[in-house]
Amino acid sequence: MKKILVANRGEIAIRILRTAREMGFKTVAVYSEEDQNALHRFEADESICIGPAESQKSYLKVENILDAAKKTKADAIHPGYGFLSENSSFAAEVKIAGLTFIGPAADVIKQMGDKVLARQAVEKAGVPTVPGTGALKSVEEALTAVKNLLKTRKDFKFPLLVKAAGGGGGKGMRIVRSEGELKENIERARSEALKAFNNETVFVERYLEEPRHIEVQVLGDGKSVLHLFERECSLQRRHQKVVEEAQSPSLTPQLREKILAAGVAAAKAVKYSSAGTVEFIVSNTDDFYFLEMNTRIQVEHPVSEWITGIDLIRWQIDIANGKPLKLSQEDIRSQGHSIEVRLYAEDCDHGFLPQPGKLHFLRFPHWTGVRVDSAVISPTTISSFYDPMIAKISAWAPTREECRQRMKLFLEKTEVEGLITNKAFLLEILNAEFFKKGHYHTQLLESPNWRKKIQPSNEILAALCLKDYLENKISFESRNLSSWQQESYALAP
Ligand code: MV4
Repeated sequence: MKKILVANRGEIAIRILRTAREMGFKTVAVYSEEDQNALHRFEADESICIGPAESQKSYLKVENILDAAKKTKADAIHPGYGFLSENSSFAAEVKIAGLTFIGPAADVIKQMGDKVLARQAVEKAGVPTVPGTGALKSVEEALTAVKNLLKTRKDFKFPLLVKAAGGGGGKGMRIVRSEGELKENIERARSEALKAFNNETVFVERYLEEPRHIEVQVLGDGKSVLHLFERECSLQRRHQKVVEEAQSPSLTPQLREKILAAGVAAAKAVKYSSAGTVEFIVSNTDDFYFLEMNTRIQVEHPVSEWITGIDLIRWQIDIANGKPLKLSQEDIRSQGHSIEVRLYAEDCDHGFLPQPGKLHFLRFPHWTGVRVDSAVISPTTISSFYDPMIAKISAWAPTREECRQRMKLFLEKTEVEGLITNKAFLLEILNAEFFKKGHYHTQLLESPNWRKKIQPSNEILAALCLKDYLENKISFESRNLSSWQQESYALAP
């Protein structure tokens, strides 16, 4: 392996390109026409255009990525997260083209991509799964199987959750509260699953209300599997994580040991090779169950890197290059605490609507123990074609409370102007009593009840009016200016 092509964009492309260069590899970036001036392009030794702005025609197009690899003589491809990262045919085609796929084997991606097969594989290895059915291929089969299980297993009871076998990430799930609602929900779930995943197969599990979401970071080389502890990812909205931490503040040492062992067992069951994540839900009575396995590097991997000092991308590359994991579990120690927040261009007061557009000014403070993963330098435009994340901010400190304070101060000193972001929302979370205590679950952010209603003073209202006025003036006057001129305008107020 000499030259690595990164089939992705944004902060994760930059993250991967930097480690690849650090390791002495030549690097290739790919970009869409929309990403002509995107930063990740300039982090690589060379870059190549792979099509128009729409992901379907560029970052998701297997053929274009393989062509780019051929043209640039790259001999390995890192898929990052999202896009083609969990597409098993892509991984297979990369291999067929004679290139190295920096990730797990294509058949493991495929197996874990089928949520019923994944359940069965880990169940065999003794990992607890939520009481539920196997694959249900028709409405009749589903009704019979559910009614049977309701009679024969006393831990299988309402409420139930219908899930798509081809799903994951929460798409196409339906809660069923009573037997009367069963048929209709199975039919709905099937038609949603057909539309979203081209696969009508569903399965049914008991529905756990308000669970916590804990995920185990694993590293495997096809022979041994090690864990890098767990991440607490319960603070999410509509299946988008908002804040993540390592380790979880809500596990007893005994429960943690069991979950970590289950994570390793799940990965071992499929002879996992590369970095991966095993997801669990934990009930309010501390029962835990396997949900699914993500066969990719994840957005929130920095918090695991912070507490272990291990570079996950470096290991992904080494493992793909045939290097065995020379570490043993005892070599991996967790130290201190890490919190990550995702800074987004979105309007938290109006349905979390994405806010693509002109980012006039963005400045992060320089700090100890804080890492910023970002692909934007202001002034710039946040594209409407892709995810509107501005940056991931992750902090480390010896204790959780020090880490929370550090993140708070860092965010407060972060200057971002020109479009609406979730910065204030993130600070509300960091300041909330539930967060201070570390007591929260996956449904908490879904209801707005936890948010304090603050009545601003007249002075603050006046300041906001002035800010609005100045911002409108800036965007009006800067419309026809080049970017260096816009920058000086952004600095003016
Ligand atoms: C569940 C569940 C409760 N009970 N399964 C959501 C995404 C997909 N990976 C599975 N998900 C869930 N499965 C049972 N049997 C609750 C969720 C769930 C969830 C899980 C993890 C993190 C956030 C979540 C938000 C809503 C629902």
